[in-house]
Amino acid sequence: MASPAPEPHRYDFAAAEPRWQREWAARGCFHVADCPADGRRKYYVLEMFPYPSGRIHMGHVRNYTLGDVVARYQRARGAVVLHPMGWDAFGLPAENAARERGIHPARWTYDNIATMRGELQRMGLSLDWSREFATCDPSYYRHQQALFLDFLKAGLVERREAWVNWDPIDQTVLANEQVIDGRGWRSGAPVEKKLLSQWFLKITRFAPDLLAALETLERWPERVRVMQEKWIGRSEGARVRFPLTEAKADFAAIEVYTTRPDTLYGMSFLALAPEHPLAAALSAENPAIAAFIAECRRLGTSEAVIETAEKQGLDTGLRVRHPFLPDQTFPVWIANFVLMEYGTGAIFGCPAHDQRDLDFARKYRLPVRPVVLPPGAEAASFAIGDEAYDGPGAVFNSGFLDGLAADAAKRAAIEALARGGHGEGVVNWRLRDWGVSRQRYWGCPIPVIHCEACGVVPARDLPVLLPEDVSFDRPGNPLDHHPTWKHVPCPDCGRPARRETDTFDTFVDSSWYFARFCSPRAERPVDPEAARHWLPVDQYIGGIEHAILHLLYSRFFTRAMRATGHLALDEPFAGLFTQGMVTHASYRGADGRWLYPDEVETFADGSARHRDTGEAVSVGRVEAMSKSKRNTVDPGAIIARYGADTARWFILADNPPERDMEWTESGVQGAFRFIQRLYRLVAEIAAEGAAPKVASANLSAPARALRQATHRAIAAVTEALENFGFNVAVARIHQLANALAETPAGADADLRFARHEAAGTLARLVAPMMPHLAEELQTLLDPEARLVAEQPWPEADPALLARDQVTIAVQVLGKLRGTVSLPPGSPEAEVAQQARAEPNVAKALAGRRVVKQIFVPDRIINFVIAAD
Ligand code: ANZ
Ligand code: ZN
Repeated sequence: MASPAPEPHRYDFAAAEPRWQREWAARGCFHVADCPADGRRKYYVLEMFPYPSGRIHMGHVRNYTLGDVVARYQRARGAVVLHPMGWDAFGLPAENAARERGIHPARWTYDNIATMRGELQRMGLSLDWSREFATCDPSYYRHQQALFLDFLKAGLVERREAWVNWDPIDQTVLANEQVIDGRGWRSGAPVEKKLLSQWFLKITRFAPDLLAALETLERWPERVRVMQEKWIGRSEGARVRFPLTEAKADFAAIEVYTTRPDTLYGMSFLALAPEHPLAAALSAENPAIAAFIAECRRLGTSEAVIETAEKQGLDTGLRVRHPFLPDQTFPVWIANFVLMEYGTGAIFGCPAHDQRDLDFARKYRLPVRPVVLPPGAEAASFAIGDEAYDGPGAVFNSGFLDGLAADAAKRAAIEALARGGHGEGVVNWRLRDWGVSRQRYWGCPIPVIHCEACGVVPARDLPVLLPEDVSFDRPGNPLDHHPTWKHVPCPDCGRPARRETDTFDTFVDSSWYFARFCSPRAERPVDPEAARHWLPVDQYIGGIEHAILHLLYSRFFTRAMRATGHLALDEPFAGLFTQGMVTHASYRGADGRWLYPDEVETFADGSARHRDTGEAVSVGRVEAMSKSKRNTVDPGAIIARYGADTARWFILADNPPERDMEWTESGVQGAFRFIQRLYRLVAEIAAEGAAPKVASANLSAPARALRQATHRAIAAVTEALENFGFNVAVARIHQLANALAETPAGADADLRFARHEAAGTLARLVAPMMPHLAEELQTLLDPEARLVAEQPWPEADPALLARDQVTIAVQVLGKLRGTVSLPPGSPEAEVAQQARAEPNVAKALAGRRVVKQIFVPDRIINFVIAAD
């Protein structure tokens, strides 16, 4: 079949994009050494690495496009840029695929990686692929195991009991996200809590530093720093011991943590967390208590559950004395809203000044005694209704604390507690140690061996490899079921011992990958010289969903690796950018099922119908793309149809990158048309033949105007790229293209020079965003030229940036009499001379004596004249 004649000047992205990708790869444009020898500035740009779920999605496209713009721009600005890519490859979905479809997790993972690598490569990202690794590669995780053993030696690891979600039917531990409405996601059985021995990384050791150093992260979004600060949660308060009227089990007193010791006189009850050891002791002899605790456990004891659950409690019958009120005793309750993991797992309830305590007190008819008087309120008449008062005021009804303001009352209360031996002031942290044990196969094995005689013994020959011959036909952890894997001799005494069958939380894998990228083939976790050269990451880019845990864990790892001599670094990420989401309208068919955008035809009036059946389709909200709503667009299909540059350009053009952007078909087409238009424009200029190499000193007006537009675009795009203003850069490039299109060719040699310059500049300015098109445009203009990817960023000529003339207001005695136009920066004498010559001003000054002259350069000259 004869192919249609090619249109003149039509950009064939399908041929061009792979050609340039091959060219960049062949020339090693993006390859850098672990320890570059030359003295050029380094720049490390990193996007959060993907989980190999199967295909890339638009969120990836946005993330990696943003990073690539930064990488290409920095390279053009003369930096040696480290821009690596890898795979966050362990995790549950691979195991689910194994159970559901019988594919081995490794096979599933590496197949997905191969697919997604191809998709990323078709995006034309300027990555150093020689650094690629997956966290499930033994050559990566063996170093993670070594790090863990070093942390263990340094006292940064602990083994202790902790509660897990237990599915009694599947006989397996569930992750929090596998518990749905209190039931196992697969079995549907009510989830139980179970105590298991688990490994913890002692992140709390670094809590003060993790908090204090947030201040140094100037290039992090404020809101991320605030989220981290809240998560770390430093508070100042007191521990207070309340003696039991009768000792119970091993308890003579109950210790509580409070941030409000100033309200101690407002106490109405004491409450224990359901998991409190005293509660457990009581439940052994009291079935009602045992039943209540079991009920709390069934509902879940996580913070999220507790915030929303209805307050529930049970009076234990025990009573405590008050440190300041020796004649009074208070009841001890067990309450579902008290968390075991916070403070001491027990509180004193002050309903007047704490909403949860108030809700609880109203429900169980416990007293409500106000002890803080709001400004302006009357002590005699002040009462609490449905709302607790937690504002400022003077303490009253409180013995020796009466009349003090909150802070003074806190201090006085703490002093009195300390004097009486009832308590002391303490700083409390919300941050908990990081439980890293997971009862799963597809994760990094925790490299220890349990020996009855020697205890916990570090594994010797790393890596401890995952066995390949595992079966998923039974619930639970395949490592545990494996016939031989866990049975090993103790490395110390040689007697039969048992391997740890837990694997690491996958957040461990992603907590140090940024460091490994500096020297991905090193024989130790990081090569110190490479790390010193490349770290910290200059620009990290990713989603806000990782604002807390991933970033905090990476900051912890940096400190733990410093403590064990692996890194000499304070903070891993000097700059952080959090991108917005990619959104799309959602569609539903007549039967209510969600439809993919591909299946829907939309019309200008906002209506839509099914492409095949013609049935009416209802158009839903524009929201973040998600599989469940089917409002996703496959990047692979877009790239095949329009090319990578179109996808990149549209994703950058729509909105500032920190905001959500709406993916629309019309937007994509607009980007595609712009590319074609730019190509035509530049092709026409190229067809005009060679332009003069230099411009003459005396440019014609249109030549000068175009050159000015070119250089102003350089300056504006540069500034925009420095500040993540990518949509602004796009707009400025559109402007320059318009200016060029509106300046037709002529016989004027300067104009030919200016048009060539504008076209060449466009090629270079679009390069970070549309790298393939850039190479193509440049080749049109100069087939001999070096790759744009290897060229420096264009420099704006200051002489062409300056505005030609400024308008200066001329005043006489502060009243505007006229204006004059002069080159910017003109000296006062010159401005005065021209101003006096202005006819209107001359008239106002006629016959008058100027006593003073006030001059604001480029703005105003004001003549003050004598009064006579
Ligand atoms: C008495 C009191 C009176 C409190 C008052 C507040 C207001 P932050 O600021 O987040 O640190 N609390 C302490 N341990 C708890 C636990 N394990 N579970 C649930 N709540 C707990 O919160 C500290 C306050 O939270 C503490 O101060 C305590 O209630 C409660 F007018 O003590 B307060
Ligand atoms: Zn042993």
